[in-house]
Parts: sequence; C-alpha cells; structure tokens
Amino acid sequence: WAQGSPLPDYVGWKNADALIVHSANTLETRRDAIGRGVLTPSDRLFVRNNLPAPDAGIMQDSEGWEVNITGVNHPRALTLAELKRIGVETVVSVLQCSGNGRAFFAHGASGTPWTVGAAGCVAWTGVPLRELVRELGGVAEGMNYLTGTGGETIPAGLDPKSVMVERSVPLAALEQALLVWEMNDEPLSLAHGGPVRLVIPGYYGVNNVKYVRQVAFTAGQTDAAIQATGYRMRELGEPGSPEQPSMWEMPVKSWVTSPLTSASPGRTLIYGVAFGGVHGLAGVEVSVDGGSRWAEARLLGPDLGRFAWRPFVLATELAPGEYRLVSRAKDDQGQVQPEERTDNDQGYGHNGWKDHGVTLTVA
Ligand code: MSS
Repeated sequence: WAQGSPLPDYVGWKNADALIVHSANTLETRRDAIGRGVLTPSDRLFVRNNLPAPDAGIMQDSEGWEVNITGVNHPRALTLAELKRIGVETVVSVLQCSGNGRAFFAHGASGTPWTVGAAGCVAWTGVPLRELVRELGGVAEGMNYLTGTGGETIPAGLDPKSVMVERSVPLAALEQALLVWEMNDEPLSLAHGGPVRLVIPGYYGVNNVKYVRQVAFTAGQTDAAIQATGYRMRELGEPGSPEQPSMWEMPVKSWVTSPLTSASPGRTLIYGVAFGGVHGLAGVEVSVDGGSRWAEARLLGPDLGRFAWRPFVLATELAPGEYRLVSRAKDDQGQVQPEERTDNDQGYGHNGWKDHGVTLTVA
C-alpha cells in the first residue's frame, strides 16, 4: 500500500491508531479502541477480505450497481436506484468474523490470529429482502437456502469455485436479511461492501456478502469452497465437508474492554460489550477473581434491538493486587456463555468466557 501510510489505500480513511493491521486484507479493532458506545464508529470497524477488494471504480456509479435476484417467481436484476424505491429499514447488528477469538486456541489454528476485535456493532440501512421478494412474486417452490455471491473479479488462472465468496444460509434467515447501502448513516464504503451488501443479522460475518452481485434462492447450498468445505466446525486435522456445522447463527458472547492491564486502587469501573448473537441479550455478569464469584453488570446505552450489542459496566472497589477479569453473558433463551472454548480445526466460534479474560494489576 501507499508508502509511509500505516493503512492500505482502500481503508486509508480509517483510524490507524484504533486498528491492528494483520495484512492488507485483515484489520482488527484494538481491544482498547472498542469504546463505550453502542455503535462502533466506521473508522474503527474491523475489515476482513477473503479476496482482494474490488477496484474503487465500482463506487463511481453506485446507483447503477446491479443485483441479480433468482429463485423467485419473477427473477430479475435491479439497480441500487431501483432497490431504494422498494422499501427501507435500519437494523443494528453485530458484525463478527467466524474466527474472532482464534488467537486463544492452543493448537495454533491457521488463519488470522484475531483476539476480540474482529467484531463491531453497526447500523445497516437497506431494503428488507422479504419485501423485495414479495415484489418479485415470492420465493420459487422447493428452495431451502438464500445464496449471496460477491462481486470480486476472480484472479486469472484460479478455479472460481475455489476462491469466490458465495455463501448459503437457511431460508429462515429471509426474515431478517437486508440488502444494504448505508452503514452508520453514511453511504456504504467499498471496504464494508459498497455499493450493496447482503446483511444477515445474527449470523457470522462471512454470510454478510459484500459488493453483492447475486441473491439466489436455491434448493441446496452452493458448492463454492467457502461454503462446502470452508467455515465448518470440525475436529482438529479433519478436512472440511458439507456435513459439518456451517458458521451461521452466532451464539451469546461478551468480553471486557477496560481496564485491560492496570488500574489505581479504589473505585474501578469495569466496562465491556455483550450480545446474544441471533437471540436477544438477557444480561451479563462480571467476575474479578477468574470466575469464582460473579456480580450482575449494568447494561449501558439504548437497547438497539435483538441483534445489537450492549456495552456494560460494573462498579467495584479494588485493593492493590492482581485480578483476573472475566465476563459471562446470557441470552434471552437462557443460554449462557460456556467457560471453555470448543476446540475445532480452524479456530471458529470461540465464545468461552475463560480465554477472554484479562489480568489486571492494581497498584
Ligand atoms: N464478502 C465478500 N464479497 N468478500 C469477502 O471477502 N468476507 C467475509 C464477509 N463478506 C467477504 C465478504 C468475512 S469472512 C467477513 S468476517 C466479513 O465480510 C467482514 O466484513 P467487514 O465489513 O468487517 O470487512 Mo469472517 O466470518
């Protein structure tokens, strides 16, 4: 990227101090930059591209960007300008990479070593896909999946199926799916999938297809590698296959964001973020002794709906010494974050509370 610049060009507008640059295609929000608000500022949000981002030129005529809709009774292509006339809704949701927390796996899972910052909470504005589908005569008979295809150009010489970003999610996700053109009240940037992105609130990041070119209702899941063998929960050393659980719905999760290393003795406010994933959040507890005793934290900020996260705070008195701060959230179905991670080959889906703790020195 540009010489002397800490960030690649396509994300040059971001706040470099808030980000850890793992590579040109993977940037993580620093744990101490997550902040205490409900919404993650766009210039701090993590970025993850499986393929290099398309040329910035695709943003020139964003209103003319076409999305092909198939597997409905009246299939057709619509431009962004046309999509904007069908309907609009704003939904706040947590965007989290399947591999967030990978750095905590002991087996050295291959892939970006994200700790907690491959996640953020943002407001998406776009047309509810169910309204668009109604306009197009409804989903055609026999379709079980909603399949989105990314608009990247496939590098020459590669088998498209091996690298293309094409993901299928169960048809039930049509209830909350959106085709979005704004993030945090601004036109959707190229880095986050502009001109148009498929967003599936409550589902892992990979299902939220950027620069979406096609939305297809399909009988089966796509055979693109990113779906068929990639993003699957599988035993260590086992190859990926379509029978293994796919990274779809996100479970309940939380982590402490401040303080992270040191504090002065006395009154200490412990902050963090918590979310229910595909379900609503019921509450979150904090422990300062590694999980022996827990206290209910206070949820902060407005409740921006089932798919959003809530910042939380717990006020404590801490004498000089060492403390292990951990948090444990519960969703509205009564599911609580487990203590341990579920080991799996690729280091996906880590929501165990123990590994997400931090050691604090009070002096
Ligand atoms: N889309 C497209 N088109 N491409 C790519 O690469 N990636 C994924 C999603 N989507 C992609 C897409 C992922 S994987 C993720 S996380 C996300 O996206 C991210 O986002 P951002 O906005 O942050 O960047 Mo993992 O599960």
